[in-house]
Amino acid sequence: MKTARIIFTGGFLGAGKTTLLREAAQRLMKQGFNVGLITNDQAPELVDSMLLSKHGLKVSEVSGSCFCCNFNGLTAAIQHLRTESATDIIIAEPVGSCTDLSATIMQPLKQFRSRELNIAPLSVLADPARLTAILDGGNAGLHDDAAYIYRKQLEESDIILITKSDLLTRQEADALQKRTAQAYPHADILTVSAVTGDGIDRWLDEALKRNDAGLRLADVNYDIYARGEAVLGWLNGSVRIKGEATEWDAFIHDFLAELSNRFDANNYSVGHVKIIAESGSRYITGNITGLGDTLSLRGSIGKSNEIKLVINARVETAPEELDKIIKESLNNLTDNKYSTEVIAWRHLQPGRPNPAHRFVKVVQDSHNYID
Ligand SMILES: Nc1nc2c(ncn2[C@@H]2O[C@H](COP(=O)(O)OP(=O)(O)OP(=O)(O)O)[C@@H](O)[C@H]2O)c(=O)[nH]1
Ligand SMILES: [Mg+2]
Repeated sequence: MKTARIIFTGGFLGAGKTTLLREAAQRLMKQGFNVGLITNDQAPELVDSMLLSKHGLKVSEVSGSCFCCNFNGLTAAIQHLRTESATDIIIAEPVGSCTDLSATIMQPLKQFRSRELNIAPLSVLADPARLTAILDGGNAGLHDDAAYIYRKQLEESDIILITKSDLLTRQEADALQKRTAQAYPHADILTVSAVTGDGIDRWLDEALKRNDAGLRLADVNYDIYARGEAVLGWLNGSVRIKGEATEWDAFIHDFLAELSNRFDANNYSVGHVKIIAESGSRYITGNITGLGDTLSLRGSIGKSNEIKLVINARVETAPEELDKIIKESLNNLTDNKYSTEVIAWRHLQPGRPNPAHRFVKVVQDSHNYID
């Protein structure tokens, strides 16, 4: 079997990983590559997997824990894409609250899998607003320990990709790039926008050609890392809502706006709340990546009698409280008018990360790469 290239795109919750994966995969497929994607989460029912599949992309899912705690699950997903789909490029998105990927994923893959995989530099994506706050020495509205994870992600990167460059002027983007380079001089700093396409080819060029992967290990304190993950309540739910003919786009907007208001009113910092709702072949996605002004919707369902709604929420509060707020907000909208059938529903607090492998030295194996 030929070697496949694998590109890891890390970065904090809501940084823009899945959106970039989709755009990058489509570009690579147009160039004739056979591309497979790997999504990852603490629990099943992933908005990301659904969204990518809807774009006709091949997706393999590792759910139940982050990549580093389920190295065998990750290698099984890689193997599946390679054998079932003869994939030549794999792009993998770790959970946004995950760090220490260089020690727990990049080095073990270099050590054990370098004959079958060409490993690209570790790309860490950073949303400009959160990145600016972190560079200012703040916590970007996050708990100190969650902000610690954010900093460690940047520290271990080979490439820092400043995402959403469409939200910045050219001067602002240049200034942020310079500041990031000063703070993280080991990394190459690039900017991308999945909206305008700016910088994507340049990044892909680096990700496809370079073999200097996982050059650094971050010194990660697992007590702080565990606390940083545990401050986030996690909820993955999937429901079917039926009733009178409804303009679902407005319904989804109102649902997200209500959630956002309640999180903001309680000072519960939002990591990422994402929704996909579908009716027939039509769908709408909604996201909140911080305060209420980050609420955004894409796509449209229009009017119909029934939707399937999947919600993934990561918010700094107890999972039971998150569950209560989401159920109440949904009930307020559906009450008496609709029937709601729960397909799957789970809320949890991520457990202490316990990686399968954790290398203390960088593996120098570039001679093993088969290009
Ligand atoms: N303006 C703008 N928004 C973007 C861009 N890329 C992503 N977004 C938005 O950012 C939000 C989060 O995007 P995702 O791609 O889901 O982020 P993610 O990093 O995969 O999030 P998690 O999987 O939860 O960690 C969504 O509202 C996207 O529409 C971009 O290039 N420009
Ligand atoms: Mg994602």
